[in-house]
Amino acid sequence: MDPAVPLKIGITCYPSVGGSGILASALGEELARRGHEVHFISYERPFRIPADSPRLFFHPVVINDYGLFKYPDYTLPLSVKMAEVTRDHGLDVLHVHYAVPHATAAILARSMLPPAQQPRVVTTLHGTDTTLLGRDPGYGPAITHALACSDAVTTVSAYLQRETRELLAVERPIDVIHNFFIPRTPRRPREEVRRELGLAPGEAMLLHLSNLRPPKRIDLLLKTAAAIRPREAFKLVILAGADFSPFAGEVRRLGLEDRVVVRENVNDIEDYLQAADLGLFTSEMESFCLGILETMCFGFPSVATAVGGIPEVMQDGATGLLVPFGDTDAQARAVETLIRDPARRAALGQAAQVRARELFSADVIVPRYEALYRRVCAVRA
Ligand code: GMT
Repeated sequence: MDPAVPLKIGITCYPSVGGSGILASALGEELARRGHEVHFISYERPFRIPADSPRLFFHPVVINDYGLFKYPDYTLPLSVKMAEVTRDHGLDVLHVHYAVPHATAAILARSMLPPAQQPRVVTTLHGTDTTLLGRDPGYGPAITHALACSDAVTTVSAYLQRETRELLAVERPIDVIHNFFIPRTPRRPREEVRRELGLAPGEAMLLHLSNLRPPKRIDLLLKTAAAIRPREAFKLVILAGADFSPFAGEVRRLGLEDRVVVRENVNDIEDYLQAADLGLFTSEMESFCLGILETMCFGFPSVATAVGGIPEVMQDGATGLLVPFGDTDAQARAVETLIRDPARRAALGQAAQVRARELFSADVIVPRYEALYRRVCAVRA
């Protein structure tokens, strides 16, 4: 296929807050900027895609709540919409992010169309679609089937590639294409944001950003914060992509009310990223951890648990500090050393920023997806 000819790409993802949706939205935006036509197909407009971008379209999936169904079904209306958009707009590729139920819906959509109109299906696995649902006997076989029927499968880390091979007994080739992040320009000055958060002069701003789902282990995040000495040396700012109230009792129990500041569903995360000094992540599992990459892009290091794909993203002692999962005392001590040593923090942060640019920038990653699309399209041609 002529690499100069723009492609028509359908993207399906979860539109709400979550790494896979953020990545898929950024990818769609970048592909459109590079001249491709991009059609998002989902139940809601992904929250980070701008309203008026050229070559970027959104097709909502409408779900009817039939009384006959005890559980509403999304997979079938999604697949019908995928087939409809592919037919009406001549899509070359359906790129689905997170296998369940998107990959199954794409395979079904493809089989609803006559051969000449069938799109290529690219499935990107993001994490729990393999590590959690892949183990579930009610989902595993359907995921394995959708992966076998996809024209290409990618994972966001080599760790997830290995897990997918093992857990889902997948033998087909799997491409590893790491995540990328494009920081937007902050809207407010650093000092203004720190004032809003109530940071006293000299206090270190620790930043945690996530959707608060169980693998993020917010209980351990708070336990780590409670073990940091001296208490007055820091504030922990949590950018919560979900309701934080279930954790409020734990904040009180640990006496952290004056140390923890929570902001829910923040859109302008860059305002907070540029104001922070140190990232803090206590996950028990991450296939990649987009939050860490976000901190790296803003030139400050993180202290994180060495689980899953995290060691592929940041290197212990070079671009941040890694600690064993669950050792909250070790994690608190690691945070203390970096609070005390701004020069080391700056050196790690600078190295992290270089690594983010060299390995996980849009300029490096997006052409890899473009090459993959052209590869699968060429097979048909
Ligand atoms: O798999 C999930 O739990 C959800 C998913 C998401 O939508 O946030 O998170 C995964 O995908 C992100 C983007 O690729 C990765 O940064 C996260 O590490 C990954 N989460 C897990 O593996 C637990």
